[in-house]
Amino acid sequence: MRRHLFGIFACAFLVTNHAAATEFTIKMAGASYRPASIKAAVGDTIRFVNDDAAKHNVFVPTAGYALDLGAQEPGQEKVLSVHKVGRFEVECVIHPHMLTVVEVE
Ligand SMILES: [Cu+2]
Repeated sequence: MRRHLFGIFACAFLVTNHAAATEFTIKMAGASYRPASIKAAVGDTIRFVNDDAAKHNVFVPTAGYALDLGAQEPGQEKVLSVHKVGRFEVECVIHPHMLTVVEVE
């Protein structure tokens, strides 16, 4: 299963534990993504931190970037690195109003 997911997402993202050029932090707090947008560069990483008492779910519906990291428990962090210039939206399946926009230059 894990190998299958990496195969699908390899061109736009890497799920990583390694630091890269710039690391952005997007918090899930008050059932919102904070900040609501960032501008990143290819190779940068984005750390999603669940600061809420509820589960969240990093979910990218944008064509060419589609990604679903699954449930993210309170206190849990997930880190992505971006490898494709463009713009994508990050939503949460559990809270459909949650949105942050990532521009990759
Ligand atoms: Cu959520």
